[in-house]
Amino acid sequence: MKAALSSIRESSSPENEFLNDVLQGLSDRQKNIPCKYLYDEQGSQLFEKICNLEDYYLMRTETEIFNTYLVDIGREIGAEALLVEPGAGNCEKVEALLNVLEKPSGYYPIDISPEILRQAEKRISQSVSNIPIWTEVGDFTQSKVWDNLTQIPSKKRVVFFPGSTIGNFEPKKAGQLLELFAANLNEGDGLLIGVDLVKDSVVLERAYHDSEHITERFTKNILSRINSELDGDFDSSLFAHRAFYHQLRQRIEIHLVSLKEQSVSISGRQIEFFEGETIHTENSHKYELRGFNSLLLDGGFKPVRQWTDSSESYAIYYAQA
Ligand code: AVI
Repeated sequence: MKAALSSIRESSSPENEFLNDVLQGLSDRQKNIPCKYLYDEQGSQLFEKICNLEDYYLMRTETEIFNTYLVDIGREIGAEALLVEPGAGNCEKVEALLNVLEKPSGYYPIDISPEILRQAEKRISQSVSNIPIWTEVGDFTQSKVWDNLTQIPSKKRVVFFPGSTIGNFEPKKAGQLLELFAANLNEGDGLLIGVDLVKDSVVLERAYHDSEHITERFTKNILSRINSELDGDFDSSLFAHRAFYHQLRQRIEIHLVSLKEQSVSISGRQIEFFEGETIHTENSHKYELRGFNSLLLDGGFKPVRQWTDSSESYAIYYAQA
């Protein structure tokens, strides 16, 4: 028999945060929009499509590492762990992990989308026997969203952060995010984290400028979202998707390039673009193994083990708080 305990708690966020962030970002010298806004329902569906693209090697490679070392990873985590997953996504990996762990004490996904959490809860309760599930709605980068975790009984907490999401944060912010994770763990608790590694720029750029143009649709979806939610009038055909690898910063940068001089209205405010001006929508940082070890140490974690694919294209780390 399969059973699940659950409760959904709402963490409120300012109603007009999206509008404020967009107007603020578009008034910066380098126009930008925070990448968290890429993930409405349509954006999340497009991101799932990206994950299955031939050109986008990240998910495939991470899954390969998981499949190869799952038992080993499970042994490293140990018995009676509560798995905490910030940004739960489609749960495929946590499902396999929960099934290999010795007597896991529960699953605690945190996500901005109540719908994603409902799906996660349904899926995990069907596929993992007798696992208590607590879901938390909110932005996992906000410390208050973690407050309820202290009420959940567990011998050991392990933050599970796959998918190289850490790469979407600038290194300083990535360090602060790791500090936030560490602040919500006790000494000896764990962090299991996936990260994309530095590699040939042609391979990297192809992953973010795919031949099927799904990444372009994913990026431009932010403009449709502004149109529908913030009363905007972007014409997405007047912007081009650009993704390039910045060697010095070791990151893919994604921009939308204005194809002509134009003026766009958002909630009654006019935003001017000159031809060739860009909106910076996303960074995806790539790490060297040594560099990521340092980031973990700076964030308050002691690296314990790491697993990579044969060409060292991607890594999964286990670290202790
Ligand atoms: C979620 N994150 C790890 C993806 C990445 O590779 O940086 C987001 C993405 N953006 C475009 N393609 C994928």
